Parts: sequence; C-alpha cells; structure tokens
Amino acid sequence: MSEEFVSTSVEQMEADAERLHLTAEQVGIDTWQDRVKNQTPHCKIGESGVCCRICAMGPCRITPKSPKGICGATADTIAGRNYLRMAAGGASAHSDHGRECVWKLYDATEDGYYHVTDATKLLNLAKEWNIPTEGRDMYDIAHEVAEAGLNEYGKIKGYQRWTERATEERREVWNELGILPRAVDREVVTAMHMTHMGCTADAEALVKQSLRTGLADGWGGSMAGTEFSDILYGTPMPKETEGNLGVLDKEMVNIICHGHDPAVSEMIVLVSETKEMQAYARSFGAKGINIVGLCCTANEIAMRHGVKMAGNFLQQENALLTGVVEAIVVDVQCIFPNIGPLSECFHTKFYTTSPIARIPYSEYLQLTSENAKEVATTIVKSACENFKNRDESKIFIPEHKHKASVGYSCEGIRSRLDTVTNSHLDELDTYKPLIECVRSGVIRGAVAMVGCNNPKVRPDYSHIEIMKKLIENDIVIVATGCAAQAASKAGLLDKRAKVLCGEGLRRVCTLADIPPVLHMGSCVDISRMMMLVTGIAKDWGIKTTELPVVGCAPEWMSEKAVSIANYVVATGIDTYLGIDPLVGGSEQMMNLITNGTKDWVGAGYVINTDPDELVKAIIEGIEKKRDALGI
Ligand code: SF4
Ligand code: MSK
Repeated sequence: MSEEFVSTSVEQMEADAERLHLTAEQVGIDTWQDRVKNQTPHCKIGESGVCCRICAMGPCRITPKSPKGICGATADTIAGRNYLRMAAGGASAHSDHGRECVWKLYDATEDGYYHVTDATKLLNLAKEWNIPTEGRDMYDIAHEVAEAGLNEYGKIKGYQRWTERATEERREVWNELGILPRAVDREVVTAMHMTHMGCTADAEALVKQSLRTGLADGWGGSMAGTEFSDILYGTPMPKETEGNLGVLDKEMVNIICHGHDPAVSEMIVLVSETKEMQAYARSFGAKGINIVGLCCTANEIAMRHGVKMAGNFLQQENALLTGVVEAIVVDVQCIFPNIGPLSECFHTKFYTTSPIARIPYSEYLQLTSENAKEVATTIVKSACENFKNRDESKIFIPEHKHKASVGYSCEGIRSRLDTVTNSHLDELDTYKPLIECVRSGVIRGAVAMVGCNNPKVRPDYSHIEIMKKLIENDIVIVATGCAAQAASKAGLLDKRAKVLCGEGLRRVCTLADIPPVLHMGSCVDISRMMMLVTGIAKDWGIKTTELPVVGCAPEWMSEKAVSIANYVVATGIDTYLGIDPLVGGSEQMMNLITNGTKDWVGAGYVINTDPDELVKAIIEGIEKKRDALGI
C-alpha cells in the first residue's frame, strides 16, 4: 500500500529557510531576505512606472506637482515606454536563449557533442517549412532547418513563420491589428526605437508594440527554443523524479545546474553519468555524483532525464547554504549575482559558462559546441575533487522533498490521453478526451500557472495556495518555470496529490495516471502551452478566446514575464497577475492592459495582489467562459 500523501506546507518551507539563514549569519553573508529589508519601502514613483531615465535631461519623475517630464512626456507616455521596454527585454532574453538552441543544431554533427535526438520532430519541422528530406543525410536536413530557424531572427521581409501554427482566427486578428510579428530582432529593435527620447508618446501604440514584441517571443524566439531543444535533447515524456532541497545528498558529490539554456546542463548530466566519472567521485569517498537543477534548468533536465529539482528562484541561495554543494554551474538568466560572494563563504566552486552572464567571483569557462564535453568534464572532475573540502560545521540539508511526475509536453499529454478509456473515440494523438471532460464538466477548465517568485508577496504561498484551490475546484493545471517548481516543493506534481482534487479531476487523474498539476517545462516552454490551447481550440472547433482556460502569474518578477503575459493575452487567453505590472501611475495604461486589449485581441489582465481574491477571480472567469459556451 502506498504511504499517505501529505503536502509540504509553506510554513515548513519557511522554517527550512529560516534554519538556513542561521548558516548565512554564521558565515557572514547576506541573503535576499536581508536585502529586501534594506530595499523596503520601494520608491513609489518607480513602482508606479512614472520615473523616466530615457534621456540625460532626466531622470524625470511624475508627481501631482510635476505632471510632465522636461520634454513634456506625461505619466501615460512614461509608464507605456517603461512597460514596452520590459517586454522587449524579456523577449530578447527568451529569444536569444532560443537562438543559442538553434545554433547548437546548426553545429550538430554525427561525431560532435550535440546530436539530433528527436529525428521525427526534425523531419516534421522540415516538412512544415518545405525543406526537402527525401534521401538526404539527417545532418544536412538539420543544418538547413537550423539555418531557416536562424533566419527567423533577422529576416528582412515577412512575418514569423512559427505564427502559421496559430489558428486562422488569431492570425487574422493579429494581422488586422498590425501586430503579426516580423523577425524577432526587428520587433525588439522597433520597441527600443519607439521608446527612444522623442519617438512614440501614445500609450495605445506602445501597448500594441508590447503585444507584437511578445508575439515575436512566444510565437517566435521561445518556440524556437522549445522546438530545437526537443530536436537536440529529446521531446520530454512523462517520467518520475523528486523536488525540493531534500534532493541534495550528503553522501554524494552535489553539482547544481542553474539557468535556462540546456546546452550546458545536458553535457554535465552526460559526463557525470559515465562510469569513469562515477568512479572518480568514489575515489574521493563519495557514493557517486548527484546532479540537481535550479530554476528553469531544473525543469529542462528533469523533463528529459528525470534529474532532481532543488527548487526555484528564491531558493538558489538556500541551496548553497546547505554546505554540501561542490559546484554550481550556470548558463543564463535568473542567477543572483550574490551567488558569487556566497559561494566564497563555502567550499563551493562557482562556474559561469556564457558570455551573456559574466558574474564576479566565478570561474569563467565559456562553453561552445566544440569544447562542451571538455568544459563539462573539467567542472564535474573539479566538483569530485572538491568533495573532501566540505566544512562539517556548516552543513544542514532540510529533509523536505516530494516525488514529482514531470515531462508533460504536448506529446506527453496526448500520450496520457491516449490511455484514457474513450473507446468510442477511435482516434489517437488528439485532445478530444480532454475536451469531453471539460464539456461534460468533469473538469471545469484549465489554468496555465507560470512565472517566478517575488518577495513582494509571501514566496511560494500564492503559487501553492492558488493551485490547491483550483484543483479542489476541478480545474486542471499546467505549469512551467518557478510555478512548476513551487508545485513540486508542495508535492502537487506527485500523482498522489489527486487526494486534494475535486471528485471530477480526481477521477481524470486516476484514469490517465497523471498528477493534477502537469509540469510542462521551462519558461520558453510556455510556447508549448500556446500550442496546447491552439490544439484544443482546433480539435474543439472554437476560438482560443472561448476556451475555459486562463493564465496566471501570481509571483512574477522578470521582464521575461512581461513578454510572456503579452503573448498569452494576444493568443486570446486572459492572464491573472498577482504582482502589479509597474504602470499604476497611469490610468490610461492600466485601462489599456486590463480592458483595452480585450477589444483588440479578446483578452486582458486581471490584477489582484491578494491570492485569495485572485483565485476567486480565476474561478469566476472560467465559469463565465463555460456559461458563454453553454456548457
Ligand atoms: Fe525626462 Fe523626457 Fe528625458 Fe524622459 S525622455 S528623462 S521624461 S526629458
Ligand atoms: S526561472 S524567469 S524566475 S520563472 Fe525561468 Fe523562474 Fe521566472 Fe526565472
């Protein structure tokens, strides 16, 4: 008989964090908890989006006494420009990560370090893009597909070809509104140009370009990141792993992979699994090598290899404070600069690998397609050698961890649905069984839980409490990024978490053998969510705006989240935010992003910083969509 399921509470997680904070005090290093105190209260003008430092006449700050900047820019202009710049920053980060993935396929060779793993996905993409495959060498096809993929970043004419995957209705809406995205680089440069001193002052135009820049990410750069990662490293399928700090192992050499681009972590996993390297670890008295992930890198390697997940964004310092991490290796994005001085307080070696993320107090080993294995070998070996340097007096590993079922790509979800007893549906590889469940009301709808942690709200509390409430109300969840990590820490990715569900969702979880929160991957994998809603809308024969599906980012913090929120809304999905989008100083901007976009693309933001209120609004929103469909 399986043991009883008990979810780890936020209080228990906070107690672990407090205990680890004692170690921080002991070694004399600050953590985010200390720095939040120093930064609070935040500048109200900046927080409401009406501080402008776009030119050197400023900074200009809008207040009742000074309603215009020196150039005459109003609160609407300033908040609008700041908002678009956030979207452009986010789209750049995702899309450049995506571009690196495409380059890795361009560099892939039979005898090199990067290979074609999912040949079917490669051939399907070649077919989609009219690239000949018949009788050709796999790597010749891969290189031509990669070149076409790279071209999408800077092509001089036309629109993102990834958008051809969207519904006809969406493409028409985007086209009519003038937001069908062109090349990724073009949209970002346009956004930066529009927001330069003396260009666009009209908030409406700035919000439209935010949508367009977001679309260039979600239906461009991020989608490239997901698709090319799948071709290179394999399309994720359901598998079991574990999550939370308890996955660190005192008896093993612990190596943390942190960041986003799987090119580094894939190689670390590969090298560490060799018999030779395991033996090397044992030669230093360890039982073996324990690779664990943090943030989105955790999501990437958990989805493809079942690697354990140490946690999310605000857990990165905690992971090092356990005192058992021999090395932390990072690629790009979401890496606290404080990892540098923090690792200096321990025996931990800190490796940076990308020219995009150079951080003081790290050892920089730039990883390329040509030296990837050598770099990974150097890192793993040095971690093994470092095992003996631990300081016993600094060690504390919290016990909490949960089983987690991960790997629910669209293909993974459809594979589970194929097992569901819908014998009258003799089709396979379709969303129809899921649609039947939603139409009949067994499942009320779905929520895409995404985004980061943010100390402006109680970390993980919003994620976890909202998810629990939703599944209790028969609403299934797909999750990515740090939201997925929060679910894993609370045990919501454990199949046994179905005990927390309403009766309908519990039945579906049992039949399909899934957890109530489906882990769909990293932040770029929100493009998978876009393909999921598009696939469901097509199979159902309705618009994406009609689906009882919403997005929710209760603890977002990064510019990437602004880009994501823009493309999710442009795809026709209402998005519920638990953190203010820094435009509160402009009534017009607030109105545009909550109501204005509804008139343009049929969806908008709902903003509420109280998680209890936010979840109520989500459930009401889903029920309203059901009523409109007459189901
Ligand atoms: Fe001030 Fe206008 Fe310059 Fe902004 S662009 S800093 S509002 S003068
Ligand atoms: S890692 S972007 S903190 S979700 Fe993708 Fe987490 Fe947000 Fe980074």
